[in-house]
Amino acid sequence: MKQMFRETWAEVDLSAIRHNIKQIKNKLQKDTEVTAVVKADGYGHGAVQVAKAALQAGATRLAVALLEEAMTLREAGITAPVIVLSAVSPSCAKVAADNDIELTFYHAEWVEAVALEELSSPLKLHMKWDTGMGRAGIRTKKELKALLRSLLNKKCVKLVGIYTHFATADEEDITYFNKQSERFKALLDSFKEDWTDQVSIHVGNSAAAIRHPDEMLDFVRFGVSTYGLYPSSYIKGNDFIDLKQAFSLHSKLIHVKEVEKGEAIGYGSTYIASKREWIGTIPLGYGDGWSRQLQGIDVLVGGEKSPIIGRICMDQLMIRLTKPHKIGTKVTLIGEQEGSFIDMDEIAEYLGTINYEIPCMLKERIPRIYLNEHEND
Ligand code: PMH
Repeated sequence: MKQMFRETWAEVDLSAIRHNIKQIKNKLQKDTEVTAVVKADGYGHGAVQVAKAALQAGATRLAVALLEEAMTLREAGITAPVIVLSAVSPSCAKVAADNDIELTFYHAEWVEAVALEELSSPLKLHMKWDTGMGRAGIRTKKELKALLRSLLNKKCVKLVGIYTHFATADEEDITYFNKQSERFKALLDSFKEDWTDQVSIHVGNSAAAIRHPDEMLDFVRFGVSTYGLYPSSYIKGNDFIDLKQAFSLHSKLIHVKEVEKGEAIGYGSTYIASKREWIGTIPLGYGDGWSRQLQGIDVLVGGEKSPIIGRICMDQLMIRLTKPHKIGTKVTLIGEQEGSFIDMDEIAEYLGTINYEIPCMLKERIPRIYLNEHEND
């Protein structure tokens, strides 16, 4: 780990990651495996550490978005199967094949271009079907036929998977989910080749895995809930699964002062003390990805809620304290402190976004500290 000097840090509790993987494994059928999705640096938690914890807890595969992200896992000595979910240029096929990294494809021309690369080992491929997400993948039987033709007699590629992705699995209304499932089954029915048995079929993200565990086929691609976050308020509110939030964010008071009524705080002098008030400063700001839009939200000091006041600066922000806390007192912005808790969902709601985005937006400038790295911790 890089040397840490600053007094702002995130903690990632790896025992929570293991707990979440075990929870979903208990729900799924015995022969449905778990792929931990660790793209975008493990949704901002740290891909390598999360991948190792997920594998300890019984996940058997990993998924990422970029070839670079897959290489990071390989360079860390992780040998589990890794699938890249987003498109990769055919010119990168050799790097993928040499490192036993599985790629996603949906164009016949892509396969033809890969065949021109000089691969020493076969490239493992997952075929992506767009059943209604409308992002990427084949949509018709005609395209399927063209893709299957492109694979024929090509020793340099090996079809190992077929998948689709749901757009609305987290919503209460399952009409569109069912429509996508039906489209997937229809394409699958028209795909009765001998080698079907050797091909894994995978459809489920966290929401689908949690809600429809018996329909999840060979494996699920378990993303946001690996981290203890619920894919939607509907899923959170319905007791489908017990998840533990792995990520917390902390800082320390670097300055404490009492100001008189009428004194201004921060850029633009937008906050004016309405009486004598205790004000604390902490070393975290929008330069760390802590958005200026979070002005006004509560943080925890001594287990009590204290609002962020005035404009958030690039590296510092000010809070109104309930009493004169000592310099060096811990401030918690996400997670638990002395029995109080700030949920990732509260931050997301305040910003008008989803919980997925919050750990992703907090930059590497905030060091991640890993707790409970070993299984028996
Ligand atoms: N599979 C694919 C193809 C995905 O794109 C994602 C998440 C997952 C599985 C995991 O989903 P989950 O985190 O809901 O479990 N992809 C994205 C995305 O592109 N934007 O937000 C989440």
